Amino acid sequence: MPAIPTPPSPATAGEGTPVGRRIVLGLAAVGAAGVLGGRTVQDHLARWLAPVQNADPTGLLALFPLGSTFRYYSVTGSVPRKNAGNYTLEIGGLVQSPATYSLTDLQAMPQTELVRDFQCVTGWRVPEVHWSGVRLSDLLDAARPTAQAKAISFGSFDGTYTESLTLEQARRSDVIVALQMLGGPVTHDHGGPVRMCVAPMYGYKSTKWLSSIELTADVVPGYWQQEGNYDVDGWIGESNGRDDEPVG
Ligand SMILES: Nc1nc2c(c(=O)[nH]1)N[C@H]1C(S)=C(S)[C@@H](COP(=O)(O)O)O[C@H]1N2
Ligand SMILES: [Mo]
Repeated sequence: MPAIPTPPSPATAGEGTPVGRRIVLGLAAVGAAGVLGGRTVQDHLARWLAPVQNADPTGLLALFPLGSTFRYYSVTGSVPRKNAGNYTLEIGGLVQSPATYSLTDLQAMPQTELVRDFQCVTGWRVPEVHWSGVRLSDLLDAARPTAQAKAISFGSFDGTYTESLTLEQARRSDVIVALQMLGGPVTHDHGGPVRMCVAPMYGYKSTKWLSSIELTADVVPGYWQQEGNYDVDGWIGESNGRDDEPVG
């Protein structure tokens, strides 16, 4: 079994619930293979492990030497699959023009491309991830927030996950409602068909399976603020007691 590094703070138990012994033993074997195989094998293994990670997201996988690859996280056991036929994004709350967008509506809007490292607060980082999608600020302009609106609450069609941003953070040009990631449509395991990309903040701020954007008067603490004590302001390198290099 490969050496298991101590997880960096603040994540102790990872980002989910415990897994069984069988899975752990299986993962130990996978981890060993990843070490011997190098980057390509590790990417392959990470993709192959996606269903395991989605079904049982302990963050334990973050401890295995999969290299600079994504871990696939979900705080719920199974997430419905959505596509152009049934996907909708609701924008409401403290706005003058609430709206419902289909995937086709979002695809028809101007798309912004970003290339940024993606960093999870548990320590893993994927260099130069390509993203594209609609600037959140464009959707906010269309919704016309009221004078009382000061923050955003994001909802997920996994039924559980929530996150937040201040309105000022949400208007940054590196905060996008992502339709594309890693050179293609956002896959189901990565939170497709539509997820957030809050580029300057730790991964937990980027809600997967995005279903709603609600304007609120105050910041509403999200899932990991309640369950994991993660900072509300998740700037990479300037929060959660970590000193990672910022992503620009
Ligand atoms: N709906 C939902 N969004 C989520 C999460 C989640 O469990 N559920 N995990 C967050 C965390 S902690 C990280 S690091 C990233 C991981 O994105 P990935 O699964 O595409 O690697 O998604 C974030 N968004
Ligand atoms: Mo994360």
